[in-house]
Amino acid sequence: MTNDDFRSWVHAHQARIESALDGCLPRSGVPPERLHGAMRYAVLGGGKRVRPLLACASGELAGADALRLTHAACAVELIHAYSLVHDDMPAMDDDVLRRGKPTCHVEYDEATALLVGDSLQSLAFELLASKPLARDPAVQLEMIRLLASASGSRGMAGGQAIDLESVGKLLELPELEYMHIRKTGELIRASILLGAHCGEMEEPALEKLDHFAKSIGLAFQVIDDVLDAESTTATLGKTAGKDMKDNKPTYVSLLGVKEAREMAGNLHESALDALAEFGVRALRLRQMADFIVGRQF
Ligand code: GRG
Repeated sequence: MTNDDFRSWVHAHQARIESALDGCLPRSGVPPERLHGAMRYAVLGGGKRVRPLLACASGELAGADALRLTHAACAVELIHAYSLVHDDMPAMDDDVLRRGKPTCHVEYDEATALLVGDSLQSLAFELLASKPLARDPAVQLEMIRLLASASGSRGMAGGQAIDLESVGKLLELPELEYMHIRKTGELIRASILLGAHCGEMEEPALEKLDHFAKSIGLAFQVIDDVLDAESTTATLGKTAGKDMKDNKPTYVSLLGVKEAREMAGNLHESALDALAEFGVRALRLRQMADFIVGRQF
């Protein structure tokens, strides 16, 4: 299959996810109007939708129903959008640009941005708990547990806490990896596993998929560090060069761009190896992995 075919798959799924997100977010005219307007501002009309696309790719591998997958995909994107809103706030990364537009607290205000993040997080779990996602209710409960664990203090929020503590420090590679697996990797891993749980996948296939998910989750972050160092604000739609300016330890500050790219390449290879037994059925996941490592933004 061609790149054009992958592009059509991405566009079709992005459109479906956008429309489902639009449908699950409260209308901006519904009180409290300002909060609902800000939630829609933070979620709609931007972002690559990498996590939902990964959920769809792994769900399709597991033969999942498209509607179930769309719900799971929306839930992971809502968590991601919440994390971006909070991350951009002055108490954290203090940034003014996200997805090519003013950050939520700049467009609205800090209190609203805080509530946007809180509400998006709750909405994600409401969605997972209220829509039929898996044939077995025990599996659906496991999906809720998985997303909660990936986004909590032992996952993304914990990784963010370590990130904030690390400013100005010189971390060793294993410490940097520990932080990034949590801050970025866990939500990507959860997206892929949630997709698979919408369909039918058991051990040992699930273990292979998990290996893929962990490798590509870390590769995503390595490339994110490279892009922060090499790309422009206009291309990224967020402030470039911020890691260095903020004196943050990154794969680039530790290894340099060339070695960081090599590391991403090794993780990419390891991710693809884990998919070997799925054959052509894992084409979309392979293409997503190629996109994550080869992306320019
Ligand atoms: C506030 C609990 C909490 C966590 C924040 C998301 C995050 C953790 C920090 C954002 C800072 C950052 C650059 C993280 C690295 C990877 C990442 C999440 C990049 C942004 O994700 P993309 O590239 O963004 O998928 P789009 O806009 O395309 O969705």
